[in-house]
Amino acid sequence: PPLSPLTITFGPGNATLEPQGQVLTRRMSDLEGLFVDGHAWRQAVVDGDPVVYTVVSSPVPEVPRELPQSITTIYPGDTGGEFWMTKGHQHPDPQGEIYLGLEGRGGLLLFDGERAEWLDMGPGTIGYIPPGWAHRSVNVGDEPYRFLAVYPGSAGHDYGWVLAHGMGLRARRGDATVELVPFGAP
Ligand code: PAN
Ligand code: ZN
Repeated sequence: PPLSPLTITFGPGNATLEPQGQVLTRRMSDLEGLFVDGHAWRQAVVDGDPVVYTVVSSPVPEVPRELPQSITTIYPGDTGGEFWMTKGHQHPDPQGEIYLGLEGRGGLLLFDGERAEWLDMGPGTIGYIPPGWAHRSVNVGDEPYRFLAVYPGSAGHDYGWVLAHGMGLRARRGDATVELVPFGAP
């Protein structure tokens, strides 16, 4: 059954939603095959398998016609020089999605299979993901990077697409700022 109207509030530090649905924790070991430096990835798993990001959802379910939301928090760090990031996915039923930056410094990497785009994200930035663009978020700062996502409940999440097609670019720690390099570069 559809939900009744409700308000949802940001919890302490904008880190949570209240009321809250499920909480997902992604550790380094959940990110196999995503960082270009597989040895650095394996070493990080052995060295404590840190939490790379969490996703807390509102109680709105992922079902057609509903409009679920979630807050993602990506912790700061890099693996082999590649900034910590989300797995990234494509929506099998292509539909738009909105991100709102809440805390920290991040980037939104978008890839439609041919073109790659990078959007700088920070508190107050709305990043728009058009239908058909795979997306991955990256923390390019020294503090947790946090954003709200709002997406159609029928969109679905395809993680295999990114493993098969890549994301066009990778975000590496540069001297002063983020360095974007071709996806296959070491
Ligand atoms: C976001 C993402 C969230 C985690 O809510 O699902 O940031 O990233 P991954 O799903 O790639 O692990 C979203 O884009 N939902 O559609
Ligand atoms: Zn999405």
